[in-house]
Amino acid sequence: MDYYKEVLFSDFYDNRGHLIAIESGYDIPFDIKRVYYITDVKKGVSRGFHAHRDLQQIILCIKGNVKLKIITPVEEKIFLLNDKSKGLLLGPYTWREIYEFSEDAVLLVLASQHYSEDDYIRSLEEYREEVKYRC
Ligand code: T46
Repeated sequence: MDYYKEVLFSDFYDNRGHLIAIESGYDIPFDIKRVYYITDVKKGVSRGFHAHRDLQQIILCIKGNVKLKIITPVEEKIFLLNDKSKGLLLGPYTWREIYEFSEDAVLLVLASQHYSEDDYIRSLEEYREEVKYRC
């Protein structure tokens, strides 16, 4: 499975505005079990700093912009999320750090599993150890 992948969704734009559709199975490779969104992040605040063992997620900045850094066993990369029709699919064992939220940023997340704290690796040191034998 990919550690990450950019995914473009259909944007039905007309004189009434944007309508962006996302369908499980067609646009994203998993059934959506959970949806959450992050808003009103104060200036200078960062979030994330963890990886998941099984979870797949699509992360979309549907308003404003934010930076997202990933670390995988093979590379490190920084994305600027600022396009409401472009999502970032993050697979298992992808470390993420989310920062530089614009004041108006709204981050929408579609997840393949229900919330489980056991699925989180919240220490980078532990992540680097675990990927040695898992990936
Ligand atoms: C991720 C980034 C983008 C729940 O109870 N249910 C949930 O579905 C989630 C996501 C969180 N929580 C609780 C757990 C914590 O007590 O909400 C609190 C804040 O969660 P966390 O510190 O993990 O938030 P972020 O913004 O650092 O990370 C979240 C997701 O956890 C993570 O999977 O990829 O957003």
